[in-house]
Amino acid sequence: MENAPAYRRLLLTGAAGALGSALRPAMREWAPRLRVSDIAPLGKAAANEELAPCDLADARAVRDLLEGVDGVVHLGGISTEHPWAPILRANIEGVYHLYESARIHGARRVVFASSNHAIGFYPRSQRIDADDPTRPDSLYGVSKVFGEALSRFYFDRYGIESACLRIGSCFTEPKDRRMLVTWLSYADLTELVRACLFAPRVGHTIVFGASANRDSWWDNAQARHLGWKPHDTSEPFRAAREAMPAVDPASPAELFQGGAYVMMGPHD
Ligand code: NAI
Ligand code: 15L
Repeated sequence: MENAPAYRRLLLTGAAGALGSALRPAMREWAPRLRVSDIAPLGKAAANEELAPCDLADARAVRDLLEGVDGVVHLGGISTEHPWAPILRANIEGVYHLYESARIHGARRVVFASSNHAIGFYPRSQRIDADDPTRPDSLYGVSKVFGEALSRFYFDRYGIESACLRIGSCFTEPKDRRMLVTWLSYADLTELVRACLFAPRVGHTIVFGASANRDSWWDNAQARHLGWKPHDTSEPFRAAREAMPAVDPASPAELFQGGAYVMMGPHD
């Protein structure tokens, strides 16, 4: 791709998680060195990999983690609704440590795993785009809004580019009716991350991560410059998911885009 950035060393956080494990083999091909990090065991290092265990809540450790890194895919953190304390450590302090360390070490671009839960309190009847205000549906969603705001600040102030992926439901297959709309296949995620790393210009981009499903609540018009087009669709799973036991259509979990997250908590 013309004017695409070349990376000497990419960092993948959350590499031991579900999406990290899916992306790791592809990311090895995208730079001479891939540093993989998590608080959980990372397995064996492949030929061009560096294993870097790290707690995102540890400022000093994260600073060391970013040394020599010019591009980051940040998946690490609490990935579902939880009480405030772990969210504060991993997703609020953690993302701050990540961006501040990126600034110190001169990383150019970050792909940040945000979530549909940053906008989960929009009704399913409304189609939204990246210009619509955030409406988090949970403490987890609030932490993703914080990450999006922090990445905007680090772009405006320091020029670090970010693509914030408002991932829908990224699993091997959609698990329920809602995911017929929100599903993102692993293959489409991989191409999305590749597009975000290698597009000539990203600036600060918000992009919704869903496959080419029949129905959509999200318009990616503001992310056209990424050149990303999803190819998979949830249609092959429709009949089975629609045959699942009926749900109360008046339940908030059915009315809002975030599904069950809108009803979670309060937490102890
Ligand atoms: P996951 O829970 O499988 O992976 C997250 C990883 O982060 C785990 O391996 C965990 O050990 C690590 N982690 C947690 N706290 C940490 C800390 N303090 N320091 C270092 N590492 C820590 O989640 P998954 O599904 O792989 O998601 C990856 C990212 O994508 C997450 O940020 C999640 O919020 C986001 N996302 C995922 C979606 C999905 O459908 N899988 C949908 C929307 C967003
Ligand atoms: C997310 O943000 C979570 O990480 C994932 O586990 C799913 O709950 C997904 O959203 C979803 O909304 O289906």
